[in-house]
Amino acid sequence: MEFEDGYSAQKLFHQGYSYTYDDIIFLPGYIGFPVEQVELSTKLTRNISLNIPCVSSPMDTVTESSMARAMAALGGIGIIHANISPSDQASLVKAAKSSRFPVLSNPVFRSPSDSIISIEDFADAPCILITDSGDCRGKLVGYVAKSDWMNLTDKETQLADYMVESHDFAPWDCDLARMICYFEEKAEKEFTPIIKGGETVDVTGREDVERLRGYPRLVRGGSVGPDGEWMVGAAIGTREVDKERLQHLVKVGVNVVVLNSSQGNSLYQIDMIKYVKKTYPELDVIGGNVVTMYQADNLIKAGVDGLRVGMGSGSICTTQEVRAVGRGQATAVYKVSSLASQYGVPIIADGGISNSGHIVKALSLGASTVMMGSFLAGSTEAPGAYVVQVICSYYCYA
Ligand code: CPR
Repeated sequence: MEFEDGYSAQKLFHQGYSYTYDDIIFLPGYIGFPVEQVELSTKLTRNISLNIPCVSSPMDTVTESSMARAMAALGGIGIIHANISPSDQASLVKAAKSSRFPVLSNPVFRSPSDSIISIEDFADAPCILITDSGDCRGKLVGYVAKSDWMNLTDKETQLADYMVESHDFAPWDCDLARMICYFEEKAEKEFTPIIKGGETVDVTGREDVERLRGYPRLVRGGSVGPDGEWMVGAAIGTREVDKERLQHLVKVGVNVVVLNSSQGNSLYQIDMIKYVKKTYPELDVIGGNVVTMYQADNLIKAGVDGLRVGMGSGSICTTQEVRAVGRGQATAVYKVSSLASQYGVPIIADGGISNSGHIVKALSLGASTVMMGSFLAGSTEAPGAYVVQVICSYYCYA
C-alpha cells in the first residue's frame, strides 16, 4: 500500500528554497539486511574508486603526508594542499606514497661515528637509524632505541659502540597485514626500517603494529593506485604558474588533481581543465567549487572527472557573507548531483560536515564522497604540533 507521508526529495527541492544539512531530516525506513552487507565503496572521480566515501580537504591545517597516508590506508583519499612551493608539495605527495604502512614517521639518521648528546635528537622517533653516510640514502647498519640511549651513562660514546647492528628491513610495499607477519616471525625485533629503491623511507616499531592491528579496516587494505602505491591527490590553482606545479606533481605520481577555487565556474578553470586533460590524459581532474546545475554543466562540458560542491558551507568559509553568493549545502548537493549523475561524474560534498549525520545526508542526497576539513583538523595525522596552554585562575572570595 502506498502511504502519503513526508516529502519526496524531488518535491522538497523543487519548492525554490535552499536547505542546509540541518534544515532537513530523513524519515527512517525498513532494514532488511545485516550490517555486513552495508557497502561503502564509491567513486571519487570517473576513474578512481575508493573503499570509503571520505576525502580530506586540501588545507594546510588538515592534509599533508601523514593525513594523506592515513586516509588512503583507510580506503579514502587525502588531497595535499597547495599553500607551499611546488617542489615542497611534490615532496609531501612523494612521502605519502613512499610506503604502504599506514603510519608515516619522520626517521632520524646518524652515522656510526656520531654520538647522541640530547634526547631532542630523537625528535618524536622511538629510535635513530644508523647508515654509513648518516642520511636516508646510505647503507643501513643498525639502530639505537631511545630506551637504550636513556640507560647509557656516557652519552659521548660513538653510536658504533652500542647500536643494535641490523641490516634487516621491510620493503616499502609491506602493508599492515604483512607487517604483522613480519614482527611475528622476528620475535627479537622491536623496530624495522622500511626501504624503497635503496633509500630508507620510514621506520616502524612493534608497538605501532600492535596498536594498529586493532583497526580492522586498516588490515583490509586501502586505496592503492596502478603503481601499487597509496593513492594521493593534490590541489592546484588555475594560474599559468600552476602548470609548473602540476608538472612537479605528475613527476611524483599524483593520482588526481583538484582545482582549488570557491567559484569554479570561470574561464580560468575551464582553460585549466582542458589543459590538464590534453597534457596528461591519464590524470583525473576534479573541478569546482560549484553549487548550481548551470555551473556544473560548464565544467562537465570542459571535461572534469569529478566535481566539488559547496560554497559558503565550510566551517571557516565567509564566501556567502563577503561575496553574497552561495547555497544551502543540502540543496547544492542534491541539485548538482542530479545533473552530474547523468554524465557519470561523481560529486564530492565539500564542507560543513560536523557530525556523522551530515555524511549520511550528503551521500543520500547524491554525493559520492564527502570532503572534510575541521572534522579532521587537530587529529594526530593533521599538520602542526600540540600546544599545551596552562591557564591559572585566581578566585577571590569576599
Ligand atoms: P569544513 O569541513 O571545515 O567545514 O570545510 C572544509 C572546506 O572549507 C574546504 O574543503 C574548502 O572548500 C573550504 N575552505 C577551506 N579553507 C577556506 C578558506 Cl581560507 N576560505 C573559504 N573556504 C575555505
